[in-house]
Amino acid sequence: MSEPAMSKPAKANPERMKIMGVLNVTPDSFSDGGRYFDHGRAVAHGLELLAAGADIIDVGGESTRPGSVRVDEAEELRRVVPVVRELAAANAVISVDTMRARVAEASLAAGAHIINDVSAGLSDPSMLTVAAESGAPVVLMHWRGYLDRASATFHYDDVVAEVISELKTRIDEAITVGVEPKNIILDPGLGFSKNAEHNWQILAALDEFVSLDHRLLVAASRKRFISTLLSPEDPNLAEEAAKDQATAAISGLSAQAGAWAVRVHDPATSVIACKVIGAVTAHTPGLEGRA
Ligand code: PMM
Repeated sequence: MSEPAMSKPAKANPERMKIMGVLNVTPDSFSDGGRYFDHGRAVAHGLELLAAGADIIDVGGESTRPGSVRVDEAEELRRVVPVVRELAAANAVISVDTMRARVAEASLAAGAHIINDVSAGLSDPSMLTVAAESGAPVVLMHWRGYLDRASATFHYDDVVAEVISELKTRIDEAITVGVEPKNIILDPGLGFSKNAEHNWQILAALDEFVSLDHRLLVAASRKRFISTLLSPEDPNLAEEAAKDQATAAISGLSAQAGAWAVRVHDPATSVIACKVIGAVTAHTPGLEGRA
């Protein structure tokens, strides 16, 4: 897929914000671990996500939840590649959520279009080379290490400034290795070495991330800070439907800020949020022509 580079989208067209549907082919992801571990169920759920309004399916075979043990490469390949192949054959646009260059490479060969690396090339030194040589868009997420070892990485004096500065370092490295700037997609990494307060501060500053001259992906869906907001006494009691409604509100904010895409478990609720923002934009002086 060749997405045109967005040049300084002061306010990009909210109606065109993409919805990336989450498909975790894992036994242990944050919210849906185990549900789509079986190949047939994973493919079926990918098709459900498309029917619910997803533009892109994000296929991942390794959980990044705090404390999760890394899956080995052969097992990750076994989980991800057949699902990518089958969904790509159904004409789905696929991103592959992996920290491994070989998994990215095999998934691109099987029909994936986008690499989604939560470590932005820090976990596997070959990842950015694979991105550069393939010419595929690559998501560079803000990352300070594996979550099981990251307890010392939660300190920020100014979370927005530091995340932006650290993302710029990743952008520079990607470009040095040969990734074209238009293929770089940024992600602030909500929940990754960040507490709830950090996440809300980032969401309050989405405009600054959008102004970085690259596409922006926002991935808040069903994360712990949403559960904490909805059920402060016991975040484990927050209901999934409520988390999806809260996620949709964040999708609306992201659309309004000019994000390129949101990564969500429940596309339908975010599609509605984007429709509302699109309608408002169509009636906003100076922005109406963008709808
Ligand atoms: N979060 C998770 C997995 N993949 N990819 C990107 N680009 N950004 C994220 O924030 C992100 C991701 C973990 O969430 P899940 O276990 O619910 O999929």
